[in-house]
Amino acid sequence: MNEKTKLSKFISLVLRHHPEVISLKIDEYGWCDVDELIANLNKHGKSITHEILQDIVDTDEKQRYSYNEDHTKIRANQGHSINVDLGLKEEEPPEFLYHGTVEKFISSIMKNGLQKGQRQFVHMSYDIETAVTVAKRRGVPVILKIHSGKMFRDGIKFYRSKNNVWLCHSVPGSYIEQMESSP
Ligand code: HQG
Repeated sequence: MNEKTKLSKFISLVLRHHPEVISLKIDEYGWCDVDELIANLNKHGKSITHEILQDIVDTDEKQRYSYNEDHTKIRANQGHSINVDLGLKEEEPPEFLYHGTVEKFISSIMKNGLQKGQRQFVHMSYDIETAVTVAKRRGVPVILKIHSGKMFRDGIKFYRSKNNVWLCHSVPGSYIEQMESSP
């Protein structure tokens, strides 16, 4: 893994899960001060400038981070375990969404549904390819087709993050179909 990717992963950890590891303040909406983030990262042995941070934000393949309008604040677009209000609006999902996981979780998922675990939401992908990438972090991909349109019509709320990850609080097993030939 190159230095930029390592730094980006560490920034994700700080902004989504553990701001305290660099004594960073994050507000209730998930924002932190850009100057403070840079200063605190450097204090904790991570060499970073405003230019490097900008490059990480601009080139992130999943567009994980956003600046506010005047560039004084930054936050992660999704994936938090800390309790933040991203101001996401409810949205009607496509008829199907996808969730990438691995075999060892399947029996529990079919029994208990998809649970958000440590995070604020269950994450679902718009396309199978993205779900495969998500699953590959854990092993051989198993792709679940989520009957999101039906869920929505049944009154379950959906949200979409700024970087196009579909989110909801849980997915009951009855809306989950394991795809036949997982890639
Ligand atoms: C599984 C990454 C047993 C679930 C990705 C998953 C994504 C259950 C794991 C984002 C379960 C949770 C989120 C149940 C769910 N029983 N296992 N009832 N319900 N699971 O990391 O969706 O690169 O919290 O299938 O790309 O894998 O970090 O969620 O395997 O967008 O930006 O429990 O994180 O984004 O794992 O990934 P996670 P996820 P970043």
